[in-house]
Amino acid sequence: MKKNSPATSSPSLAGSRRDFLGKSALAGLATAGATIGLTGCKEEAAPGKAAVPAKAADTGEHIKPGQLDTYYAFISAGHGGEVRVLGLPSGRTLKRIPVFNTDCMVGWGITNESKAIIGTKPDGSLQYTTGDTHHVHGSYKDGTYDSRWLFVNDKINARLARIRMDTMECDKITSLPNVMGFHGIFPDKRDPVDAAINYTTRVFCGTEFHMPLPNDGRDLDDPTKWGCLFTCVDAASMEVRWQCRIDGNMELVASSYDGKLAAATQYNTEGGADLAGMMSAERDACVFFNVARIEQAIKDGKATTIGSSKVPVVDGRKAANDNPATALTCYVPVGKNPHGVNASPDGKYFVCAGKLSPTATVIEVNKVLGWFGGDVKLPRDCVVAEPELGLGPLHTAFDGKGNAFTSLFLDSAVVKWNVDASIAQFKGDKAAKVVLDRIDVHYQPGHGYASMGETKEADGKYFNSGNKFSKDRFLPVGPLHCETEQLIDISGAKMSLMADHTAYPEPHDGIIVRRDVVKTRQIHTMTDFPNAVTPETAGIERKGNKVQVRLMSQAPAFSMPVIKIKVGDEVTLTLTNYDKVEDLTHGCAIPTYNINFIVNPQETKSVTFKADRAGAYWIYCTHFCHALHLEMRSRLLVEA
Ligand code: RUQ
Ligand code: CUA
Ligand code: CA
Repeated sequence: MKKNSPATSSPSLAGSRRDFLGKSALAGLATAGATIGLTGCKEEAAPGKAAVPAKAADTGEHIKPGQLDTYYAFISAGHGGEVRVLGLPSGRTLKRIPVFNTDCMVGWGITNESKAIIGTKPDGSLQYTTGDTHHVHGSYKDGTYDSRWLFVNDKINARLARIRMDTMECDKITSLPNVMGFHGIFPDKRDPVDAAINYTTRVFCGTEFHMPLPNDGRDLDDPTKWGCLFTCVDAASMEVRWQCRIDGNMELVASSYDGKLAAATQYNTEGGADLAGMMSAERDACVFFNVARIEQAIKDGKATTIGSSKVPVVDGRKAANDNPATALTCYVPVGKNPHGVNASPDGKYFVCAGKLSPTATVIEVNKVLGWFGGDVKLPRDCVVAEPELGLGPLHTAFDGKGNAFTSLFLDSAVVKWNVDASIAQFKGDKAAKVVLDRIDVHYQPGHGYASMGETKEADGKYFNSGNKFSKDRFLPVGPLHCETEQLIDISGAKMSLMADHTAYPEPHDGIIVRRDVVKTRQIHTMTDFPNAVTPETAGIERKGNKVQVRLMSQAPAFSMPVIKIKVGDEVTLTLTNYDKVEDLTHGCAIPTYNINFIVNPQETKSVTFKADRAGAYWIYCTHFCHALHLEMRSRLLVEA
């Protein structure tokens, strides 16, 4: 187990902002009123430079002012559409990363660059302005996080987004064809065939809702003809590689440490179109995908396509896969209407939480591979334990010491149990002590995840219980309650509740990552932006009624005090932040024109708008940057 060493790439500490404000205020006052100087920037913070870390709190104690957290948590925001970054154990919100939502602080959904990532309609407006994020997972190398990317789903509009870990900004969004209710995701942890590829190259995506294939108006009155596709997306290009049609549906997704299997829980094996229909079967299933065989089948030309999509689709339905020697999928029966599926950090098991069954189902990875290889007779023979845990099991996390922690929605509790003991009990050992501890949470937990718990470096320190109801835990704020994220110390034999943290609805899954694993940069590289404004290109360029306004910012001024355009112009305003000082962000707002975005140090952003109202408009800086921040303005003069 790795020690929690202090980060070498942490942002420098509180106080540096105050320092640079003081110094640049002096410099700025000296040049106030003069034209902007572009070389005045002395204080440079190299990306990822080593900062002097404050003393890290490495116990479950209160983080004192000036102390840094020891872990990051990356959590979904549910139908808020964003991803959030917290520090743990303090629970402080460090960042909100806009993804499928729009965000007027950052300008996400306002700038041309963010609109290109989100996707636009022919008229330039956003294709979608909403999303529902559930599952955030990091890319892997050697079974643990490599700090390259985070991936997150959008359940509403069936999209997968990628976030760069160095800047913690979304850089790609991909739409999945012919799916609805895209819920679970998991990156692969290595390649199923090429042993040299020991890192994430694919992201697996499960689909919860079945629908007509293609969804063009056919089969509306006959849901028995509808179907669900499992989707594989290329992690680097973010293009959809392939899809696999299955029987039933998929909810949550997991991947094996050897890269060979992906798994998805199925609560609707019945293919039911209403509540009763989805609960009629005594058991449902966890479907396993043999990744190498699926990709070989596509190479062998065994795929078809659906509708206008060009993505190859293979048949993973039961009827086409009853011969284990050639099967692409294996349906392992599990408890009724299961929810989460999670891989144990030793790589040996998948644990499915029962939801409507008071059990978890433990499935051995080697036995599933054995079924595909002909050594294990029935899919159900892959089940090695089915411990009774309590009412409403939803998600399971691990401590890396052989113990599992399962959230119990109906019981409002988290139960700690031992995986080996559950296997012994399943084999008939009546003395096996499976359930080791139980703790009440407040109230009705959904997701639960442990520190480094989805990696081989699971360290058994913290468990976050994401509770769906807070009821009386916080001051009342009207009808909408926040959620309670409860931090539990799992390092001892007994679990102990450390803290209640509030969360604006509605986080689902998340991951807790040791802070030394995360490598960030606090300053962009100007040359990464092809449209960066330089002193040579700065100014106004007109081609007919298309006007390019190229602007630079350096505290406390924009490079042009006056910008003159005409009514009817189509204006593209590009702004490059020349400040290189860490934390020195500028904003750019244009009244009446509804424009608002920020540029971080050395970053370039642009907006395009139609100048449809004559008059004078003060372009002003929104982000407090300098003692003369309020004076940081330019006049946009729109001539009639
Ligand atoms: S799911 S807790 Cu996506 Cu469990 Cu919400
Ligand atoms: Cu620039 Cu405030
Ligand atoms: Ca069912």
